[in-house]
Amino acid sequence: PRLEFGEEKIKAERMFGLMDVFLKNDPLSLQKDILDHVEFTVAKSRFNFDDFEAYHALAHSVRDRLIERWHDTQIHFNRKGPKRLYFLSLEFLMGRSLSNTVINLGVRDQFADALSQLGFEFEVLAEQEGDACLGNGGLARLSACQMDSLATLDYPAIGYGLRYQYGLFRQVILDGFQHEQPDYWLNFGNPWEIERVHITYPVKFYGTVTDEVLNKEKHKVWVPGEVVEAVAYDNPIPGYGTRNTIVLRLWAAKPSDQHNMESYNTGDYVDAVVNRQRAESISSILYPDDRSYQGKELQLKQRYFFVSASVQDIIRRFKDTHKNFNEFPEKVALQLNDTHPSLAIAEVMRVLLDEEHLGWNRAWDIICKIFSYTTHTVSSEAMEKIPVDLMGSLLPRHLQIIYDINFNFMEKLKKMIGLDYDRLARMSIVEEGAVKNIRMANLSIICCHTVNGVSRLHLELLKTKVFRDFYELWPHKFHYKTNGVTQRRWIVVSNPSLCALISKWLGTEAWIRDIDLLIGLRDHATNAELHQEWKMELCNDLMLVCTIGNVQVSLNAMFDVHTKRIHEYKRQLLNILGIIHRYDSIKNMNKNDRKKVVPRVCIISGKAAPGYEIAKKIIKLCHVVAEKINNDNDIGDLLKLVFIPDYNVSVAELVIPGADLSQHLSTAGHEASGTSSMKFLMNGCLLLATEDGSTIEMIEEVGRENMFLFGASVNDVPALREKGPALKVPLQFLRVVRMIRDGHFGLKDYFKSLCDKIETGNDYFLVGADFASYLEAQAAADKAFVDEDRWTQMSILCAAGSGKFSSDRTIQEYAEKTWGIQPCRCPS
Ligand code: 4GP
Repeated sequence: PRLEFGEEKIKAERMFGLMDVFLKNDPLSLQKDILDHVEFTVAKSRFNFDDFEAYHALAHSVRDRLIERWHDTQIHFNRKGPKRLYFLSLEFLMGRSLSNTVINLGVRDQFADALSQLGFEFEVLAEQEGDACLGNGGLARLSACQMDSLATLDYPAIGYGLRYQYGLFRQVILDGFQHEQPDYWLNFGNPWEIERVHITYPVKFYGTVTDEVLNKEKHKVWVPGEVVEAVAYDNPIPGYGTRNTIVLRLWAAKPSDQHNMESYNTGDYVDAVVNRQRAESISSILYPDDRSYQGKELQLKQRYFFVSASVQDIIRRFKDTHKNFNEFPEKVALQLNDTHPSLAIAEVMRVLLDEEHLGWNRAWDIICKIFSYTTHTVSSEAMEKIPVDLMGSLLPRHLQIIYDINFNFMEKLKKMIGLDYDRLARMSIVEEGAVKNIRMANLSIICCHTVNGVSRLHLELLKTKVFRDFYELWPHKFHYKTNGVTQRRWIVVSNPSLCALISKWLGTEAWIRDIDLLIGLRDHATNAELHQEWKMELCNDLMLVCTIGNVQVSLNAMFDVHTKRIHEYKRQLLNILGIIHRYDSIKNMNKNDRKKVVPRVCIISGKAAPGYEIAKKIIKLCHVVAEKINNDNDIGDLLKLVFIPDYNVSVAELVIPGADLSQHLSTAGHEASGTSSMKFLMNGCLLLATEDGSTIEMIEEVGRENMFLFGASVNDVPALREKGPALKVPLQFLRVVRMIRDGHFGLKDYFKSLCDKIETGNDYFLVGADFASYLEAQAAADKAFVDEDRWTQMSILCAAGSGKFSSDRTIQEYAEKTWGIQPCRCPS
């Protein structure tokens, strides 16, 4: 039962009545707010401030409006008491906030007007903002898109994460080699967060577990060896077309006050304080590998720190309005974004057992009802494992609980499948071996009511390969929710001219909230007037891209973009080999044939994990090939290759709207979903892709004839691999690899190991096997590009068919089928 708020309720009602007299959005009020912030927040004279200071003042004025709505939303949620979703993710790639926020709040034009009267340009100030890169890649950007959709669709949700002081490393290219530089992104302040000094929780580590008798019952008591404080930093996330504003709460570590009474009279006072200060390092750095869990103590500490603070916050909020835990599963849904936060399972269990004294069966029953899990990988090897020794020393009580969960599970399993020891060993949470490990994926599957994949194909792979044993046991647990991206960021913010064009032809802006309306563009796909405008729109974007890099490019060229993390399975190497082949072919053409060549500007961008040698060699190869081609006067405008350093959300916002063609080359069966392809598709960019991940669903939405597909299908891959050295690869492939081996681009010794990796018999990712069909798809793209009408029509149809790939659809599916939450719309 909920507590009545009495006085508070009356106060809240009064507040709603007063709402419209709060912050106003007319030019004069906005100007006053901005100047107030210049004077009092930035502490510069209102008669003398530069663009950067103006950006900060602007951001604070926008933030005030966010806070107002967020408070109203919170009051509304508290009054209604709906079931809430708690989205736990160790990574959020938010990028910049300003433009997205003013668009979602519906005040962009008002702010732009107010600024221009003050002599500033909105776009120029927006460029002052740095990216918040608190994540590695796909998983992290997906979390950001999903927060936007949760707010827009009025769901009562809170995101939890870590406030890293160092975001993902900055990639600097020196002489063609990747170097990593720390991203100390908070150096210039972060106007989008609100520090909540009063929202703090102690987080415990190490120590011992003892037994204690309480009311004649035995209980476990964890006596920690170290306590650190978690402080909340709130980042409001506004919905579009709604007053609802939710929050992303990020935790930062601070030394704990709990030991304040300790006095350091040993003479090494300064050392003791410096030691305590180390607590802050727990949340200071984002681990830069997008998949490998390194089993480092600090990394595990970081994960538990985040989980413990979030769980305390969730339980505190629930207990504010509930006397017991009967209603907990009706009010709380916990989503694990991959296994990174899966310690939350053991933590909730620990709190319910040791602090709330619920007893095992009741606590277990609650666990099984509240957790759901989404996995983002297809590889069993990439599943997270934590060494038992490490867990035992850092989190002794959690290890006991995990052992107990496993014991119960194993007993049940034996009854169900008999003494099939191999299978029992595979399904156990504890992996035996030289080093004993806790398998976090097994823990998650056993304890969650739902396991989601991120595309239809991904679910198939989970069922038949990665989680086959579990699928056979509990088929009902396994589902998929195809990923999506938010059209607010990826069309409205990053491609305003396309946004205006779509609204004009659909006769409404409603598609910004209701993406299915995009399909209406199909009715105009052959309309000559739309073709004209669509082409103009594409040209505008190309101009933008041309400013990137110092390479002279032809405006008639096809802009061909390949941007994502550098990975062998994503096959940037296939692209580069294709470019070498194109170069080599042009060199061998006569004048007449050259006239028929479609000029290309190839753009590659992406970061390699710092310890991933092969990926780093791919980046260097890209640079030496670019150097050769771009300086070859004989080739001129016909082919250019540009590597854009430091790929991040802002770079993506620049290149995606400008691309004609984008490449998605993963070996079939390796990309769980892929989300950049969705952004390109929405922007009317054509895809050259393998039939992998969510691309398979794109084929259904936009039609095979509107894409350039190639390569082995997921069913062909095993047989091709089995052929080993007997696998046939085309002569062109052998030739381009030979060119690298022979030092045509220099550094032949350095690239030897890279070439060895794709040698027949060794070529796990099938670069050679797919080469011929890759070249065919490229040729088909060239052919389509010269037929402008056909290309434009394909482009329109891509955008028209992209509706399914909005994160609004994904979130709605999660809400209805996995989390069981309802929209809770704040009155406006
Ligand atoms: C990525 C997957 O590789 C990608 O296919 C998917 O689209 C994305 O997650 C979102 O689901 N995985 C990661 C990761 O980023 O860290 O495992």
